[in-house]
Amino acid sequence: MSPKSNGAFSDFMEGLEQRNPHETEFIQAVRDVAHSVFPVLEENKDYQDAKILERMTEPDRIISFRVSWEDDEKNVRVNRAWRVQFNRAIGPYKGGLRFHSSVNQSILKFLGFEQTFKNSLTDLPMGGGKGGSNFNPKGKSSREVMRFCQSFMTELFRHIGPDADVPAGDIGVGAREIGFLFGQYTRLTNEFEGALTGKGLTYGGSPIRKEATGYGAIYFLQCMLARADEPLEGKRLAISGAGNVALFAAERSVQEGAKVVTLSDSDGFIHCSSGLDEEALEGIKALKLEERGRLSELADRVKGIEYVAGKAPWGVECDVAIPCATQNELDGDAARTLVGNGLRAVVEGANMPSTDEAIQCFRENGVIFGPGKAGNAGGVAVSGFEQSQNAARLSWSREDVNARLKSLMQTIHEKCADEMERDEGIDYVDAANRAGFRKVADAMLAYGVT
Ligand code: NDP
Ligand code: 2IT
Repeated sequence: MSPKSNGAFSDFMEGLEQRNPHETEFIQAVRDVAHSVFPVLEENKDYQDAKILERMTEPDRIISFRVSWEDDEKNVRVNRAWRVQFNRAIGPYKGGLRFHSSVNQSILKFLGFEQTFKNSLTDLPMGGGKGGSNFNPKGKSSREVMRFCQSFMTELFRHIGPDADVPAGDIGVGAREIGFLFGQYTRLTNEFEGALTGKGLTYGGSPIRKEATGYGAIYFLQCMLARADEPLEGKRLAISGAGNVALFAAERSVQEGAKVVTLSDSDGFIHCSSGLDEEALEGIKALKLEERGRLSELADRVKGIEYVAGKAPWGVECDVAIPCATQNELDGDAARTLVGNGLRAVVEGANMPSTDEAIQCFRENGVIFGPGKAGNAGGVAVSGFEQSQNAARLSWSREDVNARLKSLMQTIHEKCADEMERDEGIDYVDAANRAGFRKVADAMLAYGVT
Protein backbone atom coordinates (compact mmCIF):
# COMPACT_ATOMS: atom_id res chain seq x y z
CA MET A 1 0.00 0.00 0.00
CA SER A 2 1.30 3.52 -0.80
CA PRO A 3 1.84 5.94 2.15
CA LYS A 4 -1.19 7.98 0.97
CA SER A 5 -3.34 4.85 0.78
CA ASN A 6 -2.07 3.74 4.18
CA GLY A 7 -3.16 7.03 5.76
CA ALA A 8 -6.60 6.82 4.14
CA PHE A 9 -6.94 3.21 5.35
CA SER A 10 -6.14 4.23 8.96
CA ASP A 11 -8.67 7.10 8.81
CA PHE A 12 -11.31 4.78 7.38
CA MET A 13 -10.77 2.16 10.09
CA GLU A 14 -10.87 4.78 12.84
CA GLY A 15 -14.26 5.99 11.59
CA LEU A 16 -15.56 2.44 11.30
CA GLU A 17 -14.50 1.61 14.85
CA GLN A 18 -16.20 4.75 16.17
CA ARG A 19 -19.43 3.96 14.33
CA ASN A 20 -19.45 0.31 15.46
CA PRO A 21 -18.07 0.28 18.99
CA HIS A 22 -17.59 -3.15 20.60
CA GLU A 23 -18.36 -4.99 17.33
CA THR A 24 -14.98 -6.70 17.33
CA GLU A 25 -15.76 -9.47 14.83
CA PHE A 26 -17.34 -7.04 12.38
CA ILE A 27 -14.38 -4.67 12.63
CA GLN A 28 -11.97 -7.59 12.10
CA ALA A 29 -13.83 -8.72 8.96
CA VAL A 30 -13.94 -5.20 7.50
CA ARG A 31 -10.25 -4.56 8.23
CA ASP A 32 -9.33 -7.67 6.25
CA VAL A 33 -11.29 -6.55 3.18
CA ALA A 34 -10.45 -2.84 3.42
CA HIS A 35 -6.73 -3.61 3.65
CA SER A 36 -6.93 -5.63 0.44
CA VAL A 37 -9.07 -3.19 -1.55
CA PHE A 38 -7.57 0.18 -0.60
CA PRO A 39 -4.99 -0.05 -3.42
CA VAL A 40 -7.89 -0.76 -5.83
CA LEU A 41 -9.75 2.31 -4.51
CA GLU A 42 -6.63 4.40 -4.94
CA GLU A 43 -6.58 3.56 -8.66
CA ASN A 44 -10.29 4.21 -9.17
CA LYS A 45 -11.63 7.71 -8.56
CA ASP A 46 -15.21 6.64 -9.32
CA TYR A 47 -15.14 4.24 -6.37
CA GLN A 48 -13.72 6.95 -4.13
CA ASP A 49 -16.22 9.63 -5.21
CA ALA A 50 -19.14 7.24 -4.79
CA LYS A 51 -17.94 6.36 -1.24
CA ILE A 52 -18.26 2.71 -2.24
CA LEU A 53 -16.48 1.21 0.78
CA GLU A 54 -18.32 3.45 3.26
CA ARG A 55 -21.60 2.29 1.72
CA MET A 56 -20.56 -1.38 1.58
CA THR A 57 -19.77 -1.41 5.29
CA GLU A 58 -23.27 -0.23 6.33
CA PRO A 59 -25.84 -3.05 6.09
CA ASP A 60 -28.90 -2.25 3.95
CA ARG A 61 -30.96 -3.06 7.06
CA ILE A 62 -31.00 -5.18 10.21
CA ILE A 63 -34.21 -6.78 11.42
CA SER A 64 -34.11 -7.55 15.13
CA PHE A 65 -36.90 -9.52 16.79
CA ARG A 66 -38.01 -11.48 19.84
CA VAL A 67 -38.64 -15.23 19.66
CA SER A 68 -40.91 -16.53 22.44
CA TRP A 69 -41.52 -20.26 22.74
CA GLU A 70 -42.48 -22.88 25.30
CA ASP A 71 -40.11 -25.61 26.51
CA ASP A 72 -41.12 -29.19 27.38
CA GLU A 73 -41.76 -28.21 31.01
CA LYS A 74 -44.18 -25.50 29.84
CA ASN A 75 -41.82 -22.68 30.81
CA VAL A 76 -41.99 -19.64 28.54
CA ARG A 77 -38.57 -18.95 27.01
CA VAL A 78 -37.42 -15.79 25.20
CA ASN A 79 -34.58 -15.45 22.69
CA ARG A 80 -33.20 -12.64 20.60
CA ALA A 81 -32.95 -13.00 16.81
CA TRP A 82 -31.77 -10.99 13.80
CA ARG A 83 -31.65 -11.00 10.03
CA VAL A 84 -28.89 -8.80 8.66
CA GLN A 85 -29.73 -7.88 5.05
CA PHE A 86 -26.30 -6.64 4.15
CA ASN A 87 -26.03 -5.95 0.44
CA ARG A 88 -28.41 -6.54 -2.49
CA ALA A 89 -26.34 -5.04 -5.31
CA ILE A 90 -25.92 -8.30 -7.26
CA GLY A 91 -28.93 -10.37 -6.20
CA PRO A 92 -31.44 -11.17 -3.45
CA TYR A 93 -29.93 -11.38 0.03
CA LYS A 94 -28.49 -14.85 0.57
CA GLY A 95 -26.78 -16.45 3.56
CA GLY A 96 -27.25 -18.81 6.47
CA LEU A 97 -28.95 -18.77 9.85
CA ARG A 98 -26.89 -19.53 12.95
CA PHE A 99 -28.37 -20.83 16.21
CA HIS A 100 -25.72 -20.69 18.95
CA SER A 101 -25.58 -19.17 22.43
CA SER A 102 -22.75 -16.83 21.32
CA VAL A 103 -24.74 -15.19 18.48
CA ASN A 104 -24.92 -11.39 18.62
CA GLN A 105 -25.23 -8.51 16.17
CA SER A 106 -21.47 -8.14 15.66
CA ILE A 107 -21.08 -11.80 14.67
CA LEU A 108 -24.01 -11.66 12.26
CA LYS A 109 -22.75 -8.40 10.74
CA PHE A 110 -19.31 -9.91 10.14
CA LEU A 111 -20.90 -12.97 8.57
CA GLY A 112 -23.28 -10.92 6.38
CA PHE A 113 -20.43 -8.66 5.25
CA GLU A 114 -18.17 -11.58 4.32
CA GLN A 115 -21.07 -13.34 2.60
CA THR A 116 -21.43 -10.42 0.18
CA PHE A 117 -17.92 -10.96 -1.22
CA LYS A 118 -18.10 -14.75 -1.09
CA ASN A 119 -21.35 -14.77 -3.04
CA SER A 120 -19.87 -12.38 -5.57
CA LEU A 121 -16.97 -14.79 -6.15
CA THR A 122 -19.40 -17.55 -7.14
CA ASP A 123 -20.65 -15.42 -10.08
CA LEU A 124 -24.21 -16.40 -9.20
CA PRO A 125 -26.80 -13.64 -8.66
CA MET A 126 -26.76 -13.57 -4.84
CA GLY A 127 -26.42 -10.63 -2.46
CA GLY A 128 -25.17 -10.94 1.11
CA GLY A 129 -27.15 -11.64 4.29
CA LYS A 130 -26.98 -13.61 7.52
CA GLY A 131 -29.26 -14.23 10.47
CA GLY A 132 -29.76 -16.26 13.57
CA SER A 133 -30.44 -16.31 17.24
CA ASN A 134 -28.74 -16.78 20.61
CA PHE A 135 -30.93 -19.89 20.99
CA ASN A 136 -28.78 -22.89 21.96
CA PRO A 137 -30.12 -26.09 20.36
CA LYS A 138 -27.78 -28.30 22.44
CA GLY A 139 -29.64 -30.43 24.95
CA LYS A 140 -33.05 -29.36 23.60
CA SER A 141 -35.57 -31.97 22.52
CA SER A 142 -36.61 -32.10 18.86
CA ARG A 143 -40.06 -30.77 19.84
CA GLU A 144 -38.45 -27.79 21.57
CA VAL A 145 -36.33 -27.07 18.50
CA MET A 146 -39.48 -27.34 16.36
CA ARG A 147 -41.42 -24.88 18.53
CA PHE A 148 -38.48 -22.46 18.50
CA CYS A 149 -38.15 -22.69 14.68
CA GLN A 150 -41.87 -22.16 14.18
CA SER A 151 -41.88 -19.07 16.38
CA PHE A 152 -38.72 -17.76 14.69
CA MET A 153 -40.27 -18.15 11.23
CA THR A 154 -43.58 -16.60 12.34
CA GLU A 155 -41.69 -13.31 12.50
CA LEU A 156 -39.07 -13.86 9.76
CA PHE A 157 -41.41 -14.99 6.95
CA ARG A 158 -42.58 -11.45 6.13
CA HIS A 159 -38.98 -10.36 5.41
CA ILE A 160 -37.86 -13.20 3.11
CA GLY A 161 -38.84 -14.82 -0.21
CA PRO A 162 -37.19 -16.32 -3.30
CA ASP A 163 -36.59 -12.91 -4.90
CA ALA A 164 -36.00 -10.99 -1.66
CA ASP A 165 -33.92 -12.93 0.83
CA VAL A 166 -33.12 -16.65 0.93
CA PRO A 167 -31.74 -18.00 4.23
CA ALA A 168 -30.06 -21.41 4.68
CA GLY A 169 -28.15 -23.31 7.40
CA ASP A 170 -25.05 -22.47 9.40
CA ILE A 171 -23.86 -23.48 12.91
CA GLY A 172 -26.74 -25.16 14.75
CA VAL A 173 -29.03 -25.06 11.72
CA GLY A 174 -28.96 -28.26 9.68
CA ALA A 175 -31.45 -30.42 7.80
CA ARG A 176 -33.82 -30.83 10.78
CA GLU A 177 -34.06 -27.09 11.49
CA ILE A 178 -34.47 -26.16 7.80
CA GLY A 179 -37.36 -28.68 7.66
CA PHE A 180 -39.14 -27.01 10.60
CA LEU A 181 -38.46 -23.52 9.23
CA PHE A 182 -39.62 -24.32 5.69
CA GLY A 183 -42.70 -26.15 6.97
CA GLN A 184 -43.74 -23.03 8.86
CA TYR A 185 -42.88 -20.71 5.93
CA THR A 186 -45.04 -22.61 3.48
CA ARG A 187 -47.89 -22.78 6.00
CA LEU A 188 -47.82 -19.03 6.70
CA THR A 189 -47.47 -17.86 3.10
CA ASN A 190 -49.56 -20.52 1.38
CA GLU A 191 -46.75 -20.70 -1.19
CA PHE A 192 -44.38 -23.54 -2.01
CA GLU A 193 -41.32 -21.68 -3.23
CA GLY A 194 -37.56 -21.60 -2.82
CA ALA A 195 -37.39 -19.15 0.10
CA LEU A 196 -34.89 -21.32 1.96
CA THR A 197 -32.07 -23.59 0.76
CA GLY A 198 -30.63 -26.73 2.30
CA LYS A 199 -34.09 -28.29 2.10
CA GLY A 200 -34.59 -32.06 2.20
CA LEU A 201 -34.47 -33.91 -1.12
CA THR A 202 -38.21 -34.76 -0.94
CA TYR A 203 -39.28 -31.11 -0.78
CA GLY A 204 -37.14 -29.12 -3.17
CA GLY A 205 -33.60 -29.59 -1.84
CA SER A 206 -30.62 -30.03 -4.12
CA PRO A 207 -28.44 -33.11 -4.27
CA ILE A 208 -24.94 -32.39 -2.86
CA ARG A 209 -26.03 -29.31 -0.83
CA LYS A 210 -25.20 -30.94 2.48
CA GLU A 211 -21.81 -32.09 1.16
CA ALA A 212 -21.09 -28.91 -0.80
CA THR A 213 -19.15 -26.73 1.64
CA GLY A 214 -16.79 -29.52 2.69
CA TYR A 215 -16.36 -30.97 -0.79
CA GLY A 216 -15.86 -27.46 -2.22
CA ALA A 217 -13.12 -26.69 0.30
CA ILE A 218 -11.22 -29.80 -0.78
CA TYR A 219 -11.67 -28.96 -4.49
CA PHE A 220 -10.25 -25.50 -3.74
CA LEU A 221 -7.36 -27.03 -1.78
CA GLN A 222 -6.56 -29.30 -4.72
CA CYS A 223 -6.34 -26.25 -6.99
CA MET A 224 -4.04 -24.40 -4.58
CA LEU A 225 -1.77 -27.43 -4.19
CA ALA A 226 -1.69 -28.05 -7.95
CA ARG A 227 -0.56 -24.44 -8.50
CA ALA A 228 2.34 -25.19 -6.13
CA ASP A 229 2.99 -28.54 -7.88
CA GLU A 230 1.99 -30.57 -4.84
CA PRO A 231 -0.43 -33.50 -4.72
CA LEU A 232 -3.21 -33.87 -2.12
CA GLU A 233 -2.83 -37.63 -2.03
CA GLY A 234 -0.94 -38.84 1.03
CA LYS A 235 -1.05 -35.46 2.82
CA ARG A 236 -2.01 -35.46 6.53
CA LEU A 237 -4.95 -33.15 7.16
CA ALA A 238 -5.91 -31.77 10.59
CA ILE A 239 -9.60 -30.83 10.40
CA SER A 240 -11.41 -29.03 13.22
CA GLY A 241 -15.16 -29.26 13.83
CA ALA A 242 -17.38 -32.30 13.41
CA GLY A 243 -20.42 -30.67 11.84
CA ASN A 244 -21.78 -30.31 8.39
CA VAL A 245 -18.66 -28.70 6.91
CA ALA A 246 -15.96 -30.72 8.69
CA LEU A 247 -17.48 -34.16 8.09
CA PHE A 248 -17.91 -33.72 4.35
CA ALA A 249 -14.48 -32.10 4.00
CA ALA A 250 -13.18 -35.26 5.69
CA GLU A 251 -15.25 -37.53 3.43
CA ARG A 252 -13.94 -35.92 0.24
CA SER A 253 -10.35 -35.93 1.55
CA VAL A 254 -10.45 -39.66 2.28
CA GLN A 255 -11.93 -40.28 -1.19
CA GLU A 256 -9.00 -38.31 -2.68
CA GLY A 257 -6.43 -40.43 -0.83
CA ALA A 258 -5.49 -37.91 1.88
CA LYS A 259 -5.14 -38.85 5.57
CA VAL A 260 -7.61 -37.17 7.94
CA VAL A 261 -5.82 -37.21 11.28
CA THR A 262 -8.22 -35.11 13.42
CA LEU A 263 -11.79 -33.91 13.92
CA SER A 264 -13.04 -31.88 16.89
CA ASP A 265 -16.06 -30.49 18.73
CA SER A 266 -16.21 -27.86 21.45
CA ASP A 267 -15.23 -30.41 24.13
CA GLY A 268 -12.07 -31.86 22.53
CA PHE A 269 -10.64 -33.62 19.49
CA ILE A 270 -10.02 -37.10 18.11
CA HIS A 271 -6.61 -38.09 16.78
CA CYS A 272 -5.97 -40.92 14.36
CA SER A 273 -2.35 -40.74 13.20
CA SER A 274 -2.79 -43.32 10.43
CA GLY A 275 -5.81 -41.42 9.01
CA LEU A 276 -9.52 -42.24 9.32
CA ASP A 277 -10.83 -44.84 6.90
CA GLU A 278 -14.21 -44.68 5.16
CA GLU A 279 -15.84 -47.05 7.65
CA ALA A 280 -14.71 -45.04 10.69
CA LEU A 281 -15.93 -41.86 9.02
CA GLU A 282 -19.36 -43.36 8.33
CA GLY A 283 -19.61 -44.20 12.04
CA ILE A 284 -18.64 -40.65 13.02
CA LYS A 285 -21.17 -39.15 10.58
CA ALA A 286 -23.92 -41.31 12.09
CA LEU A 287 -22.90 -40.33 15.62
CA LYS A 288 -22.75 -36.59 14.91
CA LEU A 289 -25.46 -36.04 12.30
CA GLU A 290 -28.07 -38.60 13.36
CA GLU A 291 -27.52 -39.43 17.04
CA ARG A 292 -26.29 -35.89 17.88
CA GLY A 293 -23.60 -37.48 20.09
CA ARG A 294 -20.22 -36.21 21.26
CA LEU A 295 -16.79 -37.15 19.88
CA SER A 296 -15.78 -38.25 23.40
CA GLU A 297 -17.99 -41.31 22.86
CA LEU A 298 -15.86 -42.49 19.92
CA ALA A 299 -12.65 -43.74 21.48
CA ASP A 300 -14.57 -46.74 22.87
CA ARG A 301 -16.30 -47.46 19.57
CA VAL A 302 -13.54 -47.09 16.94
CA LYS A 303 -10.10 -48.72 17.17
CA GLY A 304 -7.02 -46.54 16.61
CA ILE A 305 -8.68 -43.31 17.75
CA GLU A 306 -7.40 -41.31 20.68
CA TYR A 307 -9.66 -38.67 22.30
CA VAL A 308 -8.03 -35.53 23.75
CA ALA A 309 -10.36 -33.56 26.01
CA GLY A 310 -10.42 -29.76 26.29
CA LYS A 311 -8.05 -29.00 23.41
CA ALA A 312 -8.14 -27.89 19.77
CA PRO A 313 -6.36 -30.15 17.24
CA TRP A 314 -3.62 -27.71 16.17
CA GLY A 315 -0.85 -29.41 18.18
CA VAL A 316 -0.76 -32.56 16.04
CA GLU A 317 1.68 -33.07 13.16
CA CYS A 318 0.02 -32.37 9.81
CA ASP A 319 0.69 -30.99 6.32
CA VAL A 320 -2.62 -29.14 5.92
CA ALA A 321 -4.92 -27.49 8.48
CA ILE A 322 -8.62 -27.15 7.66
CA PRO A 323 -10.46 -25.17 10.34
CA CYS A 324 -14.18 -25.97 10.00
CA ALA A 325 -15.68 -24.99 13.39
CA THR A 326 -16.02 -21.28 14.11
CA GLN A 327 -14.48 -17.78 13.97
CA ASN A 328 -11.07 -17.12 15.56
CA GLU A 329 -10.56 -20.77 16.51
CA LEU A 330 -6.98 -20.76 15.16
CA ASP A 331 -4.81 -18.09 16.82
CA GLY A 332 -1.19 -16.98 16.57
CA ASP A 333 0.11 -19.59 19.01
CA ALA A 334 -1.69 -22.38 17.16
CA ALA A 335 -0.33 -21.09 13.84
CA ARG A 336 3.26 -21.05 15.18
CA THR A 337 2.87 -24.62 16.47
CA LEU A 338 1.49 -25.80 13.12
CA VAL A 339 4.31 -24.08 11.22
CA GLY A 340 6.86 -25.63 13.61
CA ASN A 341 5.38 -29.02 12.77
CA GLY A 342 5.91 -28.51 9.04
CA LEU A 343 2.52 -27.13 7.88
CA ARG A 344 2.31 -26.53 4.10
CA ALA A 345 -1.21 -25.22 3.51
CA VAL A 346 -4.45 -24.04 5.11
CA VAL A 347 -7.92 -23.86 3.63
CA GLU A 348 -10.67 -22.28 5.72
CA GLY A 349 -13.92 -24.26 5.79
CA ALA A 350 -15.33 -22.02 8.53
CA ASN A 351 -15.88 -18.26 8.27
CA MET A 352 -12.91 -16.22 9.60
CA PRO A 353 -11.49 -19.10 11.69
CA SER A 354 -7.92 -17.71 11.62
CA THR A 355 -7.04 -14.64 13.66
CA ASP A 356 -5.07 -11.78 12.05
CA GLU A 357 -1.98 -12.94 13.93
CA ALA A 358 -2.37 -16.49 12.61
CA ILE A 359 -2.70 -15.25 9.01
CA GLN A 360 0.39 -13.07 9.50
CA CYS A 361 2.33 -16.10 10.75
CA PHE A 362 1.24 -18.19 7.72
CA ARG A 363 2.26 -15.36 5.37
CA GLU A 364 5.69 -14.97 6.94
CA ASN A 365 6.35 -18.70 6.69
CA GLY A 366 5.25 -19.26 3.11
CA VAL A 367 2.21 -21.37 4.02
CA ILE A 368 -0.32 -21.51 1.17
CA PHE A 369 -3.43 -19.93 2.71
CA GLY A 370 -6.95 -20.16 1.23
CA PRO A 371 -9.38 -17.79 2.99
CA GLY A 372 -12.95 -18.83 3.80
CA LYS A 373 -14.52 -16.45 1.29
CA ALA A 374 -13.03 -18.56 -1.47
CA GLY A 375 -12.51 -21.90 0.26
CA ASN A 376 -15.99 -22.36 1.71
CA ALA A 377 -17.98 -20.76 -1.13
CA GLY A 378 -19.11 -24.18 -2.37
CA GLY A 379 -21.97 -24.33 0.15
CA VAL A 380 -23.63 -21.12 -0.91
CA ALA A 381 -22.90 -21.94 -4.56
CA VAL A 382 -24.93 -25.14 -4.37
CA SER A 383 -27.59 -23.13 -2.51
CA GLY A 384 -27.63 -20.96 -5.63
CA PHE A 385 -28.07 -24.12 -7.73
CA GLU A 386 -30.96 -25.13 -5.45
CA GLN A 387 -32.61 -21.75 -6.14
CA SER A 388 -32.22 -22.32 -9.89
CA GLN A 389 -33.75 -25.80 -9.67
CA ASN A 390 -36.68 -24.49 -7.58
CA ALA A 391 -37.34 -21.62 -9.98
CA ALA A 392 -37.26 -23.98 -12.97
CA ARG A 393 -39.21 -26.70 -11.08
CA LEU A 394 -36.49 -29.18 -11.98
CA SER A 395 -34.15 -31.48 -10.14
CA TRP A 396 -30.56 -32.04 -11.27
CA SER A 397 -28.66 -35.29 -10.63
CA ARG A 398 -25.96 -35.72 -7.95
CA GLU A 399 -23.31 -36.16 -10.63
CA ASP A 400 -24.41 -33.02 -12.43
CA VAL A 401 -24.41 -30.86 -9.27
CA ASN A 402 -21.07 -32.25 -8.11
CA ALA A 403 -19.49 -31.54 -11.51
CA ARG A 404 -20.88 -27.98 -11.46
CA LEU A 405 -19.57 -27.48 -7.91
CA LYS A 406 -16.10 -28.67 -8.85
CA SER A 407 -15.97 -26.46 -11.89
CA LEU A 408 -17.24 -23.44 -9.90
CA MET A 409 -14.52 -23.91 -7.25
CA GLN A 410 -11.92 -24.13 -10.04
CA THR A 411 -13.26 -20.89 -11.51
CA ILE A 412 -13.00 -19.14 -8.12
CA HIS A 413 -9.41 -20.35 -7.94
CA GLU A 414 -8.72 -19.01 -11.44
CA LYS A 415 -10.12 -15.62 -10.46
CA CYS A 416 -7.77 -15.54 -7.48
CA ALA A 417 -4.84 -16.63 -9.65
CA ASP A 418 -5.69 -13.85 -12.17
CA GLU A 419 -5.66 -11.23 -9.39
CA MET A 420 -2.32 -12.60 -8.16
CA GLU A 421 -0.93 -12.24 -11.69
CA ARG A 422 -2.24 -8.68 -11.96
CA ASP A 423 -0.38 -7.74 -8.75
CA GLU A 424 2.47 -10.06 -7.84
CA GLY A 425 2.71 -8.78 -4.26
CA ILE A 426 -0.61 -10.25 -3.16
CA ASP A 427 -1.80 -13.61 -1.86
CA TYR A 428 -5.12 -15.52 -1.91
CA VAL A 429 -6.55 -13.28 0.85
CA ASP A 430 -6.13 -10.06 -1.13
CA ALA A 431 -7.01 -11.79 -4.38
CA ALA A 432 -10.35 -13.15 -3.12
CA ASN A 433 -11.24 -9.83 -1.48
CA ARG A 434 -10.44 -7.83 -4.60
CA ALA A 435 -12.20 -10.18 -7.02
CA GLY A 436 -15.31 -10.27 -4.80
CA PHE A 437 -15.24 -6.52 -4.30
CA ARG A 438 -14.97 -5.43 -7.96
CA LYS A 439 -18.26 -7.00 -9.03
CA VAL A 440 -20.29 -5.61 -6.13
CA ALA A 441 -18.67 -2.17 -6.45
CA ASP A 442 -19.42 -1.95 -10.19
CA ALA A 443 -23.07 -2.88 -9.63
CA MET A 444 -23.36 -0.23 -6.90
CA LEU A 445 -21.80 2.38 -9.20
CA ALA A 446 -24.34 1.54 -11.90
CA TYR A 447 -27.22 2.26 -9.51
CA GLY A 448 -26.05 5.79 -8.71
CA VAL A 449 -26.29 6.98 -5.13
CA THR A 450 -28.49 4.42 -3.36
P1 NDP B 1 -22.34 -27.28 12.58
O1 NDP B 1 -23.23 -26.73 13.62
O2 NDP B 1 -22.82 -28.38 11.72
O3 NDP B 1 -20.97 -27.75 13.22
C1 NDP B 1 -20.17 -26.88 13.94
C2 NDP B 1 -19.01 -27.67 14.52
O4 NDP B 1 -18.06 -26.73 15.06
C3 NDP B 1 -19.42 -28.59 15.66
O5 NDP B 1 -18.56 -29.68 15.70
C4 NDP B 1 -19.23 -27.69 16.87
O6 NDP B 1 -18.98 -28.40 18.08
C5 NDP B 1 -18.00 -26.89 16.49
N1 NDP B 1 -18.07 -25.57 17.12
C6 NDP B 1 -19.04 -24.64 16.97
N2 NDP B 1 -18.80 -23.57 17.73
C7 NDP B 1 -17.66 -23.85 18.38
C8 NDP B 1 -16.89 -23.13 19.32
N3 NDP B 1 -17.27 -21.91 19.74
N4 NDP B 1 -15.74 -23.70 19.77
C9 NDP B 1 -15.36 -24.94 19.35
N5 NDP B 1 -16.06 -25.67 18.47
C10 NDP B 1 -17.17 -25.13 17.99
O7 NDP B 1 -21.91 -26.02 11.69
P2 NDP B 1 -21.32 -26.00 10.21
O8 NDP B 1 -20.44 -27.17 9.98
O9 NDP B 1 -22.44 -25.76 9.27
O10 NDP B 1 -20.45 -24.66 10.23
C11 NDP B 1 -19.09 -24.64 10.64
C12 NDP B 1 -18.43 -23.38 10.12
O11 NDP B 1 -18.51 -23.34 8.70
C13 NDP B 1 -19.03 -22.05 10.59
O12 NDP B 1 -18.00 -21.09 10.68
C14 NDP B 1 -19.95 -21.67 9.44
O13 NDP B 1 -20.20 -20.28 9.41
C15 NDP B 1 -19.11 -22.12 8.26
N6 NDP B 1 -19.81 -22.36 7.00
C16 NDP B 1 -20.87 -23.21 6.94
C17 NDP B 1 -21.48 -23.47 5.72
C18 NDP B 1 -22.59 -24.46 5.58
O14 NDP B 1 -22.99 -24.72 4.46
N7 NDP B 1 -23.11 -25.05 6.65
C19 NDP B 1 -21.05 -22.78 4.50
C20 NDP B 1 -19.87 -21.98 4.67
C21 NDP B 1 -19.29 -21.77 5.89
P3 NDP B 1 -20.15 -28.53 19.17
O15 NDP B 1 -21.14 -29.48 18.59
O16 NDP B 1 -19.45 -29.01 20.37
O17 NDP B 1 -20.71 -27.15 19.34
O1 2IT C 1 -21.49 -19.19 5.39
C1 2IT C 1 -22.13 -19.68 4.44
O2 2IT C 1 -21.78 -19.51 3.25
C2 2IT C 1 -23.31 -20.50 4.74
N1 2IT C 1 -23.60 -20.73 5.90
C3 2IT C 1 -24.16 -21.03 3.63
C4 2IT C 1 -25.09 -19.98 3.11
C5 2IT C 1 -26.13 -20.45 2.13
O3 2IT C 1 -26.97 -19.61 1.80
O4 2IT C 1 -26.11 -21.59 1.68
